[in-house]
Amino acid sequence: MKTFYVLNGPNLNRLGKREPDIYGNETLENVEQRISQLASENEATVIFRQSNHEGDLIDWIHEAEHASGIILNPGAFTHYSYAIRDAIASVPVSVVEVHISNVHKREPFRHTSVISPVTTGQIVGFGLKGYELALQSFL
Ligand code: DHK
Repeated sequence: MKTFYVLNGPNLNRLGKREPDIYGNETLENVEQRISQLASENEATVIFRQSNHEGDLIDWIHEAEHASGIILNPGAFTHYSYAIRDAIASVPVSVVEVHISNVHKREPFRHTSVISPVTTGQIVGFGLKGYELALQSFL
């Protein structure tokens, strides 16, 4: 059975409460349910994690080195974490980067992703549906 990691970074535990005009009204638990359902329909399994701490995300990327894929929303770390960029480069697994909002329409600091050069692709601006699109891309 294929195993996929879905890793979420800082402040994404606040989905549903956090700036709903930008991030919507659904919670991360809703996303987890839908992703797990989609995985089980396709004989796959999903390990779903969230942390507000950079080191946790790095440890989980290393842990996922034998997984079939990583779906990663590093939150604001996207824009400046060379440590997360290097963690991705250190594992042979494909990583799809997800951003709920269209970061390119927002503040200039969000226009840069330091992880994009080491990811397979980026899904941006499709709301929480982006996580499902990322899993479908792997399936
Ligand atoms: C989530 C965040 O927490 C922000 O820091 C990013 C991203 C955008 C998102 O759209 O999912 O800038």
